[in-house]
Amino acid sequence: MVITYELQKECPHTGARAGLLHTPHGTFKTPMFMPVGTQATVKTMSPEELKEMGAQIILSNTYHLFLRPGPELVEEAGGLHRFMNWGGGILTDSGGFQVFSLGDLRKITEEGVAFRSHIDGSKKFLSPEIATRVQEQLGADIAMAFDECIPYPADYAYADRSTARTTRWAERCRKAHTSPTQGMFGIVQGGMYKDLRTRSAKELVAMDFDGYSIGGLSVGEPHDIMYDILEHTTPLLPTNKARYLMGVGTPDCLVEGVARGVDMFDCVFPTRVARNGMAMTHNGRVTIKNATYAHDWGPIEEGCQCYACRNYSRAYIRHLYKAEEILAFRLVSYHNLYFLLHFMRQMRAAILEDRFPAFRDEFWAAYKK
Ligand code: PRF
Ligand code: ZN
Repeated sequence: MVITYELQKECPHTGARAGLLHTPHGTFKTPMFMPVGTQATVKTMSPEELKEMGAQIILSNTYHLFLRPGPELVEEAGGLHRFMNWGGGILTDSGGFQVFSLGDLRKITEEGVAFRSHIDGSKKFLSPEIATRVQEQLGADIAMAFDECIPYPADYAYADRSTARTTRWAERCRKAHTSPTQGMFGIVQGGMYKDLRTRSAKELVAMDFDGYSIGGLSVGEPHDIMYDILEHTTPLLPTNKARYLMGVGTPDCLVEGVARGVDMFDCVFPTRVARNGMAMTHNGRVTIKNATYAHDWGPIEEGCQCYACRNYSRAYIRHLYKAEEILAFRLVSYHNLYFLLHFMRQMRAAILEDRFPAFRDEFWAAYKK
């Protein structure tokens, strides 16, 4: 097995756990946040900067790289790590989620999904076998099974049929996956229905994946429903494998996810909102473009040790936004990613030192949504 999870410590009061994820590109500390590099780049950040801020594994997307530049080109470069000059871990999402967000441009059959490229409108096809092959060509440390992310809301009959198909697709991915240097995670679906989540988790666990993702959450449902489904699902997964909650990356959901036994998260949120002038802090969001900050000579967040906060004022960064300067995006992206990576390190320390419940309470006392 190329991907293994080592449990170091469990919180006695919640489901939170601290562990180590062993991969071909190093051993990484969990719980962890994975910055998103959709097109083989974390928008506006160099790999050197990612390393400096403490990123361990980054996520990239099969869908986007399949369409452009194509898996053959990445293979010619010697794989994704070499192509983008990133020596840390890489996880690729299977394309399932991205294809399903295309709406009218796609058609699902048992074989796979036919769709039109968002780049040039040409006809494309992804299936469990193709998504697996493409991910082997990209050469990430961890590949994802090809799934369907059920939209919210969805009726029971649809969720039932879709979940059963995702399970059959997972089986085909497992069979097609032969790389000795890459692990593969199965993705639990089931919509907001607990019995479907149970069935999905049990059937995937029987296939013995290297880790398990929880998909189909954070798709527009209220937070309490997401927490409830999560609380139902994580205990169904083996304790000796990593658990990954896909597409979740706001501080409140990270704390509550960790409290329910999740080890890994990813989200475009920190880099996407940075480009809209929004900074993340322990007290909630700061809209740095606001006139309130025109003469504010303090850092984005008092006490933050990131490169942006050590060197630049809110007033300067606000000016950069107003002038539409690229450095504004870079500085706030740096801060937001650092903030989340640091936040995960704080949670890990709290778990290891037996004070996670107090950390969670202090977080909620300071955080404004
Ligand atoms: N499936 C896959 N990728 C995902 C999701 C999913 O359900 C989600 C849902 N939040 C984000 N990314 N393959
Ligand atoms: Zn900062």
